[in-house]
Amino acid sequence: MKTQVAIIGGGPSGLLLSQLLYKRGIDSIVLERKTKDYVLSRIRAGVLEKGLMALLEEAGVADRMHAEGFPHDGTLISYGNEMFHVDFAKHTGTKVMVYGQTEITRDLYDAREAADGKIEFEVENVVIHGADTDKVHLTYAVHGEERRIDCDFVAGCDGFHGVSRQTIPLDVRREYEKVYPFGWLGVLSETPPVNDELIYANSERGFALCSMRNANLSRYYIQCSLSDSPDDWTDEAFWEELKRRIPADQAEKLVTGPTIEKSIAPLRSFVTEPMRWGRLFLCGDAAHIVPPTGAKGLNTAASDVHYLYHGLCEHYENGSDAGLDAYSEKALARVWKAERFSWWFSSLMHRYPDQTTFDHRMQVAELEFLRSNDAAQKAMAENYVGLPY
Ligand code: FAS
Ligand code: PHB
Repeated sequence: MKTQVAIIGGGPSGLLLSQLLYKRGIDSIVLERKTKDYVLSRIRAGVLEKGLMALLEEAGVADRMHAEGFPHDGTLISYGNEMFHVDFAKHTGTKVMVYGQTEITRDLYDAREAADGKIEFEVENVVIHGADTDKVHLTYAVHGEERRIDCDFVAGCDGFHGVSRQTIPLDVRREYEKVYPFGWLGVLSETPPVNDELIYANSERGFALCSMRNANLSRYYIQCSLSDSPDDWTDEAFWEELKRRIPADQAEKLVTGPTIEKSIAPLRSFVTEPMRWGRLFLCGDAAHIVPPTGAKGLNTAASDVHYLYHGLCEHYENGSDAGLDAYSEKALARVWKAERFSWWFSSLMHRYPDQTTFDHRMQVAELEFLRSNDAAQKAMAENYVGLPY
């Protein structure tokens, strides 16, 4: 089989890139390890930056987001029983959109299938051959049948545990990592959200986040021990703990109910450099991971897709490789700013096992400065709504 761009990974990065390329007449094939249902069963990101919204519009898959998503002007931040609002619209003139990553992925699958896009599921043993030559190709198997794709470029959109990053030789790769000493226990419940806006909570018992997917589907998280498993937490225990971590007036109005999903995500900051090796380009979680505190994971995957998409269009439409040659440096410049914001917000909002009383007072002082200072709020707002591409 031949294609122009072989895309490894059928998550949001791979699907968005494939759909954008299709709109410009550039051929691609997406190889996905899991089934479509499995991919759509994952519950992940919930907040979209303006840049991602614009890409979804350009890809022709933004109608449901605009119809069912929730534009948010700002967010609430609480510490103990104190709570304040950071107004993104006031400080930046921009909002964010609350619309689940699962729905984005569904919209992208629908669009690719409507366009007869080539997607292969349940692929195994994907191997990238000759990425650092002019003759790159992939081999893989589907239900035991060996296959080959000859292509011009490979987009490694296969997430943190994929094969693409590992294809870049260790003496070429530089990796940077910080593993956090806690995880996030997340639940979905068919209950009305406790508040119209998200609540990021710093409490003496640990971090909590109140989010949502729609008027009757709420998403909640509490910081938990890395030794916890979802089965350690009954629904009742989760709700009681969440109530103890958010301000009393919010806890009083929290509507609880059976959880329909419960999972624990470990938190890490990770970047691999470079994001390109010959004809292989890494995109999204294949190249970088952030703690979800700043809602940057999916949104930084989007800016990678933006840079790679434009680089590929320049190559095929103008015969110029300037965009592709600049890809890694350009993407990493924005990745590191997202890493910093995610690390900063995680450091501000979580309880660390080795935290001293002085460390906690530093958190309270920074929260009170953020509460009272417009410049501090503007800086936070600009990072949260998304720095320019
Ligand atoms: P993804 O990991 O989504 O997709 C990669 C795809 O490649 C997967 O479908 C995988 O099956 C496939 N794949 C892997 N190896 C392969 C191989 N060898 N061959 C073929 N296919 C292969 N971000 C937020 O902003 N907010 C959140 O709350 C949030 N929560 C998260 C919770 C968890 C548990 C995780 C893991 C991530 C979370 N993220 C969150 C980050 C998440 O949203 C990612 O940033 C986003 O999924 C990135 O999309 P992709 O780069 O497409 O990677
Ligand atoms: C979510 O709704 O899943 C969500 C929102 C904001 C975050 C992380 C997760 O920072």
